[in-house]
Amino acid sequence: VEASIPEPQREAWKRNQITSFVDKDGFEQEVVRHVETTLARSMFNCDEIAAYSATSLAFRDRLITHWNKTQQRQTYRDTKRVYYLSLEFLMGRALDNAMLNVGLKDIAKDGLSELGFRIEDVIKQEHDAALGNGGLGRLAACFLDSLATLNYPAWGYGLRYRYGIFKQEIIDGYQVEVPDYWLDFNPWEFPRHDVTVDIQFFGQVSKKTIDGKSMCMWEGGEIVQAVAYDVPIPGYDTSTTNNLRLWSSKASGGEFDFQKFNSGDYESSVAEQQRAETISAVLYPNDNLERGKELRLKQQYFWVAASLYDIVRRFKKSKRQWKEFPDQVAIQLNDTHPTLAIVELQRILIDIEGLPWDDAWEIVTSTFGYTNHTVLPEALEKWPVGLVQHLLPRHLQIIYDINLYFLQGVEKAFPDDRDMLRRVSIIEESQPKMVRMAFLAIVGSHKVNGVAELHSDLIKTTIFKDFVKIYGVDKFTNVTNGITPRRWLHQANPRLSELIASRCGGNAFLTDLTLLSQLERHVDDKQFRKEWAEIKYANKVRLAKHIKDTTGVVVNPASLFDVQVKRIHEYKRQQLNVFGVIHRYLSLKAMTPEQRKKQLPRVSIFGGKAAPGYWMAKQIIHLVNSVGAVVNKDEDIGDLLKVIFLEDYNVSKAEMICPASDISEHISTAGTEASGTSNMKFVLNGGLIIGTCDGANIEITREVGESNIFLFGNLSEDVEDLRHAHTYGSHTIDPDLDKVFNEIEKGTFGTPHDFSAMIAAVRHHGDYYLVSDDFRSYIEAHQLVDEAYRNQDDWIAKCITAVSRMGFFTSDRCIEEYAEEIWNVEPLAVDRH
Ligand code: GPU
Repeated sequence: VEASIPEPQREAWKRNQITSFVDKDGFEQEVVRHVETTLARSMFNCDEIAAYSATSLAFRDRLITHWNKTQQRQTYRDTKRVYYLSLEFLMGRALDNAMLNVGLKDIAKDGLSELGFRIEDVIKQEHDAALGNGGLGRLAACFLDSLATLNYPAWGYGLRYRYGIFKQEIIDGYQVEVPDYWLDFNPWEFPRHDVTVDIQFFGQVSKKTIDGKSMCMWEGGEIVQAVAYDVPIPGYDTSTTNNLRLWSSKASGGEFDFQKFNSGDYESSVAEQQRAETISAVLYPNDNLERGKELRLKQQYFWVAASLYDIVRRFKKSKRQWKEFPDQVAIQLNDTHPTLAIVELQRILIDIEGLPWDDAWEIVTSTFGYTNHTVLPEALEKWPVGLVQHLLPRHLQIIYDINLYFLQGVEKAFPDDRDMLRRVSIIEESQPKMVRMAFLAIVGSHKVNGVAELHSDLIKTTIFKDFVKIYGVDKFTNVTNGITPRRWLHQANPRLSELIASRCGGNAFLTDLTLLSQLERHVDDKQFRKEWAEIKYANKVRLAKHIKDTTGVVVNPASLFDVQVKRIHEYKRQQLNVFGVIHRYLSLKAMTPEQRKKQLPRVSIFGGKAAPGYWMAKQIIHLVNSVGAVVNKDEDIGDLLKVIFLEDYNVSKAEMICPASDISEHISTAGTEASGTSNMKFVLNGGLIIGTCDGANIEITREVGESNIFLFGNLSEDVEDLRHAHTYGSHTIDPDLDKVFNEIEKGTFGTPHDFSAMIAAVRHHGDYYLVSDDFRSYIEAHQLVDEAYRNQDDWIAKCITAVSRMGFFTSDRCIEEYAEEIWNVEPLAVDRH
């Protein structure tokens, strides 16, 4: 429907352009207006939540005018756009970020203060947007920030889950999950009830002859409606405001099935509606694990089909030829979750648009890029053929055809390798047969990338080795992950950001992070070091207060803060950390009071969620809490060791925790952590790290220098042999680790039986994650940490040096690499604010 205003009437629109506030008075007017009209309240009942809502609405109005202009400009210039498809966007809070990116935080601060509020308290009212599990979802959020900041025409597409990742409570030392219902009031989203797409499931395929051509028709089944919700994404120091479009599911054909309603079948018409809404109801809470649930596959197709319909609709407006599609559209697949987009685009082109298969396939493969985020076998997606057949019958046929043509090519190129076809087939010939989504993603994309150098090398030599032979090595590339310095330095650590700005020629480092190198000149500046140390201390005081408020445990901010916060997973080895903590405790207990006085006080801080069905991860949480319960009240120990488990780790907590760490732990078994991104956040905030030679730790070491990081443990190339030896040779446990186990088994930390599986995993079940092999080296690395920390002057110098060399790890650099090497898109030049 053409809804554009005719030319003669546009004059009136232009006369009445909305002007956004620019100063304190303008801001206050907007806040008061929103409190009194939008919220229908007044100065007599305006609490902090109302102040938060009104402030957000004031900034939202501003963003949306920028958003409109950005979209108009992008449409008018009609250049290539990027579409980032991700099942997770772990955005965190929006208000603080919007204020900083728009550059009016100081004005808001003064305005709110005049109206009777402290800006920090107002910011804290916001509920995190937690539509993700961990690193993969947060990476998507950092990428959106960089895309907008660098003025790329880019959209994110995701699902609008009614429930994000669950909230974690710790009750009696155990994790308890509480649903995260976050949509009660969300000022950052715009429902677009006019932007809907009907999504088909089930049904059957028939052949029809149309204009002499034989065409496949997918008919019948059921229809669910996708409704768009838009979230504006402001760039930093630019007027570019991009869009994140999240799809919500609802029953098609309005509120009820009226026929059923009228015939008295009220319940079943409501049930149908609820069934439709179930699709976007909840985020699957697994990290690095795929469990093959039917509803998850429904989510994937629902989201992918709605997004592609939207992208194709936008392309068609430009009335270009189909072969120009890849010049206008780049689609990036964030892991294999959106792989069905490849099949869906092929279906649209051949079944609906009537293109020949080969022409369509050329367009498809030129359009997509695929990012792999793991080599863990349990995380590689596979779907039973029968399930795909039932849910998406036409798509299964297309997958079989894609596979057929692919395998024909392989057979020609490798006539002597009979086993090759079995190994690379998109269909795994198992019982039941499975569709291998990663292989489909590779075959349907023009580029495949890993997320750190080691990881990108590993995928080429292990899980995707055959595909390197088939396509050549150039199809595979690396884009090392990064983080946005706007949120992870400027917003999380305003005082450090200000100190850095004072030595780096202002805030330019926030958009050119390599400018941090200027800090290195100031490493020996006494005054600078002193201010640096004061800021770290203040950040630790803030965290200590949070620890006191939430756990009741008093920690001394002068202690060394040792932090491991991330999803709980055996491969990330929180168990190694807690065994190390017990070892430290036993060593302290064995000392005389005199010896103890010479020890360095430490606080071991853990945080992170376990997937609700991941029993072993939950046992690890329980052990940390049990150790804390004993150690924290041991009078022999006092401040020398405290063990804290922080409840409900999320993005906004990370913003408080990262600036307060002295040392953080990134200690995955070598070869298992694809990249890691919190390692970057901690170093950027002036903390050092202890880590294995894994993921981005390796590149961080190369940048900051070996003397500014604490590395330990076996290398990735030795892991396979060690595992083999555990299983087939004699497996001896490190003697110090053995003592730790004996102490647990004595009942020192509660019922030993609770932890017997954790111990057995190391002692009797092959120690798959090499906890024992790395234990000695881990303990020694921590001794080096203690020694280094004693010399505070040197320690601060190390921290400053490390920060000055972190320029590489901005997500701006990643986005530029993707833009150049994978997407072939250019930024649109725009005026600043
Ligand atoms: N990652 Br697969 C997740 O957070 N969830 C997943 O399901 C998968 C990967 C992470 C990797 O574990 C982490 O190493 C990486 O830094 C991050 O993706 C972003 O690439």
